[in-house]
Amino acid sequence: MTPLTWPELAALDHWSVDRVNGSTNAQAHLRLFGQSEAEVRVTLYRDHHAWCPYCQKVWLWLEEKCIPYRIVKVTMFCYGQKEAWYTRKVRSGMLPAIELDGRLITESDDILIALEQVFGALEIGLETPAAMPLRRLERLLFRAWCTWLCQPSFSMRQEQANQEQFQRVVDQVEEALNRTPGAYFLDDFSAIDVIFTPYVERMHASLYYSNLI
Ligand SMILES: N[C@@H](CCC(=O)N[C@@H](CS)C(=O)NCC(=O)O)C(=O)O
Repeated sequence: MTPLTWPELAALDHWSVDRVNGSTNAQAHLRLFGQSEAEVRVTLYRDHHAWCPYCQKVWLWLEEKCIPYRIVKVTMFCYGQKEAWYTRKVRSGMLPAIELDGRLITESDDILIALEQVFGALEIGLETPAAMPLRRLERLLFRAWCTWLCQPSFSMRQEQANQEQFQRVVDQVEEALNRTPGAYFLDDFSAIDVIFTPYVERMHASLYYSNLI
């Protein structure tokens, strides 16, 4: 049997989404949240396939704050040739980047901080003293995960130690989450949840291949 082509598959699909004003979706090139296109001050440069976790941080933040923005997709090195217009703009070719009122900003944390300065914080400013320990915890979790799953260990003992370190940091994350009655790090969904989500999501997927869940 011949597999269906993309257009044939699309023709079978009666599900549709309003990409501009409806639910969050990775196909949109413009998000308005019911506002007019004249309100758009932000362009987000992100990868084509919603794969990049750093782009996801910025994406989540903009969506949660309902900030109107344009989206321009850029090829990641692992999928092919990076667009020359993009490397002229961002020499390293790294994603994400934004243009905010025409000002180019790279590095996801710097992007979020610049967005906060213009549009206000998402519950908590990332540079406030209360945010710092949680931001450090997120990087600690990321490092423990990467060390365990992405770096080769040369002995079972090393492997075991890396796994235990990851579990210790996960316990600290659990503790931080248990300090509030709800599901979030603060009383409401905040910028802290935004920075944890992309990697926790990827950790969760990768842990299916371990004996941890
Ligand atoms: N420190 C940067 C890291 C960004 C980063 O590592 N981006 C990766 C994708 S996840 C990238 O653009 N790599 C180049 C490429 O794959 O084309 C940030 O926080 O924005």
